[in-house]
Amino acid sequence: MRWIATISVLALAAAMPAEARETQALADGWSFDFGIADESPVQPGFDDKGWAKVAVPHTWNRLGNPGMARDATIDADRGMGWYRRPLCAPAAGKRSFLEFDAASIVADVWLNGVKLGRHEGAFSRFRLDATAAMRPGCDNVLAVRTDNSKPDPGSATWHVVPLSGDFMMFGGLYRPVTQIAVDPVHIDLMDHGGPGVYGHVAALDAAGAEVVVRTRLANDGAKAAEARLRVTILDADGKAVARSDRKMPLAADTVASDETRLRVADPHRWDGLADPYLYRILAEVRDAKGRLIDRVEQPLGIRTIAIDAEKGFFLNGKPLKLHGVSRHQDRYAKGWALDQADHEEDMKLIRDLGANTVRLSHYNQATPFYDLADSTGMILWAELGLVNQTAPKGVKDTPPEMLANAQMQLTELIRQNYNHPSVAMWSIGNEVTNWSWKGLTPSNPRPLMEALNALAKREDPTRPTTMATCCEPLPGEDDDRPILTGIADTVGFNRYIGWYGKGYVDEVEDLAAHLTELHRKFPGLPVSLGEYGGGGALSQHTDNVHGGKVMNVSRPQPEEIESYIHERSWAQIKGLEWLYGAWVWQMFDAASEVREEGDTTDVNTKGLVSFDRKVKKDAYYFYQAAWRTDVPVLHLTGKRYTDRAYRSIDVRAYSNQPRARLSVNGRDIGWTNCIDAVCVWKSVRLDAGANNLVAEAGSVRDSAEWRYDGGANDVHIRSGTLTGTVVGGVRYGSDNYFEGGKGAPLNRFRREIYAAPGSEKQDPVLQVTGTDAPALYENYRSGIAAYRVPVANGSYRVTLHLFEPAEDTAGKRVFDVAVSGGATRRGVDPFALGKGKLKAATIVLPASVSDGMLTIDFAKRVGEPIVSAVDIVAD
Ligand code: GCB
Repeated sequence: MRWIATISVLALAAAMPAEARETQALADGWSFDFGIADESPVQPGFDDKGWAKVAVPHTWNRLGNPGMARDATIDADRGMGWYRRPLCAPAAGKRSFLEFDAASIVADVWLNGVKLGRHEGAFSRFRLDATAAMRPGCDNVLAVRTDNSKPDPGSATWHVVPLSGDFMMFGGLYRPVTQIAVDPVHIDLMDHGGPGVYGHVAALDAAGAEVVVRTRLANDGAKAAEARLRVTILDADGKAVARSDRKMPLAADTVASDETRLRVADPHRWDGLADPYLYRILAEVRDAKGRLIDRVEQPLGIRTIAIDAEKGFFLNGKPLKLHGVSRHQDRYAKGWALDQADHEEDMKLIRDLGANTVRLSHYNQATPFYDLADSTGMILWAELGLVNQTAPKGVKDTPPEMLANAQMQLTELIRQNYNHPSVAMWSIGNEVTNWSWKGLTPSNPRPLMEALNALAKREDPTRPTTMATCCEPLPGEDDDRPILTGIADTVGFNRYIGWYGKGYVDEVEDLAAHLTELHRKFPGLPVSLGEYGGGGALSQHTDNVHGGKVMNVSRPQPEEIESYIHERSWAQIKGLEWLYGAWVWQMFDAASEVREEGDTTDVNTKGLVSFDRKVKKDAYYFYQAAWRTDVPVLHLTGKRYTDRAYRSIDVRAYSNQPRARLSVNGRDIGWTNCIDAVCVWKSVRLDAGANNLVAEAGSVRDSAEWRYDGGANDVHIRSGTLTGTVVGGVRYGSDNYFEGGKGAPLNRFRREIYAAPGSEKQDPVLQVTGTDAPALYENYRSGIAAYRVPVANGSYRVTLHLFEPAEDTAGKRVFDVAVSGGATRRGVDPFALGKGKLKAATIVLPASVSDGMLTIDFAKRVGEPIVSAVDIVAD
């Protein structure tokens, strides 16, 4: 191992000019062990032969998998992960720094048993000065303890933000570690993980840009020195377009700051996706003899950003409606330990989607991703990792330690990313509120949020601040939850209307009105939609999104619900001129210990793309159709729902073309208009067996392969629910063809999110008796007006399955049922029919159809008509 380290240092030394800053990636050669409570591994003589050999980036955790249970390989352990590695000293006379791009959550670092320091916070770069503890040669041992314990009282993480959140805090050295050797006089390495060189555009017109560059120079030596600082602005071809040279006298053991104003003539703007033109700032330090001793290069984008409460977002003076996604930094089987290819794949998927903005939820992400945003032209919402709680458990208000930690992490976020032109705003937190209603001690979040906002403005007066809120009193509600909206320069409202509401997707239609009310409530405040969306499982499907209650933190979560929420949300928000941006929650499925939903475990299913990045859900294509104008888009939805429950179905496609044409097994179904990117062919009749669907629009085609294996003319409907079932060999589709009423499950499963798994609340389980097919009596549609089912003409027998779910006596629910062809049953009383509450009953009616539509009409007399399953069987 020592040999490996020596070789790589030598290789590096040969590759770099001897006098400049030398960097060496400490990727290999690490030993790892989990769970050692004492500090014995810090001793150089400690025997780590039995430890695992790992490469960094690394996390021991693995969480989030497809399937209804945790995989055997899942490691959700939180606690202390230890890393050890030999290290070679740099050449004599150099200072030695260790740079950690991130270590989760609290990291302690020792070299040769000497403590170099501690860092508290999972998401930011930090550096430690290792010079004093370093021995010449390669006889050095680096030991790092990373602790991702839950923030319980007494743990090292108790005050480290974020204290909670709907995402897994993976542990370890999950971003690169680098050894830096540098002259005692150098560009400051100890500025909160920042580059030490900071540029911004102070004035800009067509003729020129005034760029202010601040450089921090450190002299760690014992003697005064005179440094020569050269700052150059290079254009995209590497040509110098502005330059300044200064002499800087540096006293021993000091850091001095220089500010230079440079003029770039005829500036080429960084103009988002349209033209992400990048300059670079090059800061070079020379000693008195003119030898280059340090250099740092940083991106520079010349652009202006403005946000107006009524007119929205402006880039370079032109309106740009921000539409995009939120991204978490994890992925299947890798957790947070991503590599460059992972970041590139994510950015490509986002770019191909047609988004022009990404919210880096809910924390500072890796530099390669910011770099990709700069070079792609993606506008970023960068965010401090502060979620929900503003005080630790059991503590009343934000304690000073937590305030200091949040301030430190915010400073790191801003200094480390100051130079990225892609960053448009700093978010100071997500869904921060008085979480007393989640069982936490009530605390007043205002002082913390005000302090953070003031800090962000001091650190960077050039960018607006924002924050995402969820849980303040809504218009019409009046309680004592504090209003934080208005503390930051702008606000993002996180709204899941149609998903976390009363349980029905139809509520999504309230989104625009709700946002408009909020906009009116906060005049002068630029408003965005910080999050919106719904969950979608790849293997769970429904025939009709209105059929039943949405299982928002549970199972199943048919993919079509997620698609529908996005279709309807976008249709409403796209025309709101004042809404400066909207971010889909979320681009990728992501790991969260508080989730058991859809067809996954420990995964939040609201991604447009699966956790492993392999599957683009239908909702992904919806946004392609809605957002992309540069390429024709056409996507037939429901490709994963191959085995269809119904023969007569609405076929849907997403397209940016005005109309599209469909054929089934070569049979022309015709053209349909695509409205708000959605094209629907109503009541398409499938063939028995295999169906090859082909859609065409403009120059694009798409196809799907479905089967229909049900009876030629029979229809079996499971009422009041989004999922079908099979009973006695008969396939029931989810509720469909209905008019009126609401679907509901007999047993409500309630789950507290943000609570520990296993803390779900299940009401006493009810079961309908008097049947050998209980699956037909697990849901019901109450208040139903009619079923209108497309069928072939002919004679049918209609069987309705029903039961009384709520009333304790007969006579409380009475209705009439009439079917096509004239048969009517009057005075249906489920209680009386079943002889009690929760007792199965059926009624059978003959029907005849001559116009292709079998109707079942329900007329109420007392209470609401109800039905839990329907059989339509041809005679
Ligand atoms: C939110 C949170 C986000 C969650 C999301 C959800 O409002 O900001 O962290 O993951 O909702 O899926 O519930």
